[in-house]
Amino acid sequence: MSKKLLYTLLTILLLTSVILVACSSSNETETPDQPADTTSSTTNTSESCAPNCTYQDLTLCYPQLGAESDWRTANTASIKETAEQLGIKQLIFSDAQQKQENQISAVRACIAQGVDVIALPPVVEDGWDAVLTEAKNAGIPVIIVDRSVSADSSLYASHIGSNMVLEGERAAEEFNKLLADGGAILELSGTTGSGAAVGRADGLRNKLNSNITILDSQTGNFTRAEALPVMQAFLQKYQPGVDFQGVFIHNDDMGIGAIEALKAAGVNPGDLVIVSVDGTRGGFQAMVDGWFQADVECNPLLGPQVFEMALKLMNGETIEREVLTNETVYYPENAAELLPSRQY
Ligand code: GYE
Repeated sequence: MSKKLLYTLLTILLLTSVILVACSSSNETETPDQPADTTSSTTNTSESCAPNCTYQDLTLCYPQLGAESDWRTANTASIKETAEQLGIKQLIFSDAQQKQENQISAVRACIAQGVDVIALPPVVEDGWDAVLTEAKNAGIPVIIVDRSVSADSSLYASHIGSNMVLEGERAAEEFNKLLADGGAILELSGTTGSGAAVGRADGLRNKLNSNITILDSQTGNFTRAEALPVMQAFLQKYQPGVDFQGVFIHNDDMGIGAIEALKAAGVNPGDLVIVSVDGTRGGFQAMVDGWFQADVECNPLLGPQVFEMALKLMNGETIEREVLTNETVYYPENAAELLPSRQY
């Protein structure tokens, strides 16, 4: 054997052993409670177990948008409980307090940590292109959960959530029935620029009969506390029963805030046509009490679908680009009967 050949063989042997050591040590470092600075082991996780990854291999990032409503609380609980039940490797959960910049920072931290999948409920529709591109470049699939984004669909894997336009259309149909002779309504809308508020507002306008006008529309940011002064301000400007006959409210929490304002002003909410969205226990109670005439369902219990899809993505399986929740409308007639079995 020539010296040159021997030298080449030795070099190959040395390189192979270096690679083997590197691979085995990266697997060993994938412990359940890894700190946020482990960039290298990241994409290895899915690559090493795919296509046979299990929930025990999955690290999922859920940068929750806030805790503004009972719907949101139920959504958070669904994600946390499902993670627990399935025994996933790690759930990285954060609360952005309804601030997009906080959500973007949380997504960036998850990218740096090298999670397997990011499931993002975006507070507003616009402004996600840059961070979604960063996730894509890092090879981390993103599932948009709940509200939609305006970014190009090539930047995320799928959207799981409700059809917000349909919810607005369903509300319009209730007003068309209950204000058959026409009238005027007020709109208390959700967070400005959010997929939920934009969709519900569009849906309402799509289907509202031409003899019903929208007198005014203001945001209450999906919270009870912010809806109350908005309703008070409406009452300073418009006379209930004279200037307006109904109120469309984008979620139950704001509906409850609005009812407080109406009652405090000596107005019986039951004399108006109030239609809300979500179908929370609070909304059901408002129907039992005679304040809401209808409550359009929006289901927050998305945990099982989110994790199932995340695992499929990790294993490189094909997934549906859009998964819409099947929903209905609830009425006062059977609200008392259904209330005890409501899960949120
Ligand atoms: O209707 C509201 C929450 O995005 C569907 O956000 C969700 C909405 C829900 O604050 O209660």
